[in-house]
Amino acid sequence: MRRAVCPGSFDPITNGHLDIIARASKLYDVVHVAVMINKSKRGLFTIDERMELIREVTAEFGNVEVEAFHGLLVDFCKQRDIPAIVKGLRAVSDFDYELQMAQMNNGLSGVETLFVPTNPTYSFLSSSLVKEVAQWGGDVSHLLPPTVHTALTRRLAEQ
Ligand code: COD
Repeated sequence: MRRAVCPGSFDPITNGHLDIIARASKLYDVVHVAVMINKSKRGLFTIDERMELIREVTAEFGNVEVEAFHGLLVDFCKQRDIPAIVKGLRAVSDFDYELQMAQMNNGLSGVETLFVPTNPTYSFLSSSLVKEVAQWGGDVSHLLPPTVHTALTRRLAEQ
């Protein structure tokens, strides 16, 4: 069974994340989506809400498992016997930090990181930008799966 993990904060999942997960799901038998818990960062969505949204939008792929994890990504991989991390690369600015993480993770446990070039349609897209634009009334409906867009609109209205 070939396994890989797509890790992230996913606060919330965007079309950019989804594109990488969809492409990974064609390359691997099982793709684990790991919602990494960062206790020092308060998100817009709870970890459970993020997982629920990811489950909804990845259900059609049929081989995606969604979990939350607090700790090192390499430990998530070790506990599940996952040899590969799949990351999307948006721009050169991503590369510096992603390379450091990939080398650190490989040094810690031998896990490999595979970089998938972002779909150019989503090369500027991040969860934080989407939240900022939506907060000020900008239209982000084309950047999110419809169910995520509905959840984001509702959450911002509650605030
Ligand atoms: N196009 C393509 N890919 C994208 C896009 C896009 N528009 N947006 C996001 N992605 C991909 C990227 O691969 C990105 O890395 C990933 O999705 C997750 O993105 P975010 O923004 O949801 O999550 P981040 O960047 O906050 O996630 C960082 C991690 C949680 C992966 C990282 O901090 C981590 O591994 N933490 C666990 C603790 C740990 O092991 N630390 C040591 C690291 S060496």
